[in-house]
Amino acid sequence: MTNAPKKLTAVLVTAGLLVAALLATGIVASTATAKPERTVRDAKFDNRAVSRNGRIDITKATTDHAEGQTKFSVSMRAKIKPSRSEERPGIFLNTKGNNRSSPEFVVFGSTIFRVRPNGSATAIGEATLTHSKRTWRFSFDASQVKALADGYGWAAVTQKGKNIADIAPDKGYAKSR
Ligand SMILES: [Ca+2]
Ligand SMILES: [Ca+2]
Repeated sequence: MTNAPKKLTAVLVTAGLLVAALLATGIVASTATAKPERTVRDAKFDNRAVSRNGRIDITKATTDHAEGQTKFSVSMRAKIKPSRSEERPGIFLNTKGNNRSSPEFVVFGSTIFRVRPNGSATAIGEATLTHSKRTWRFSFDASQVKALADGYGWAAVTQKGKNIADIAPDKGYAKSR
């Protein structure tokens, strides 16, 4: 959590941009009939920001629950360089509002942040972040975020500077259940 403030700023800018990006697509997905998505596949080379850097090009994101732990994995087109912390993905968790609203929680690195409507963010929990060749893995005790108990939407994101580099899924949040 030591380097959180600077990176968090970038993530929060991204959080706001997600909404802008979703609005720009003009797609308002109906969540009423959506099925839970445990695996989201994302195209390679799907935009200019990721075309030259496969480490921020998401190819797949998955979620799972086991023994009280909520898990997410985010796979990249190219082998990860763990020292480049700015290339780590984040997980947006949407517990309020529609499928194109801002996320209420962001998991970034080993910290879970609550994001308020005014943009302020508070660290409220801890996650474990590990990595293998092309995949980042997050795991956290779901009881740290009580709002998740009623179901939520999730999305994996990467950033480049202050912009979104890649989002999965592309068209709004995936349903947790
Ligand atoms: Ca991609
Ligand atoms: Ca929301």
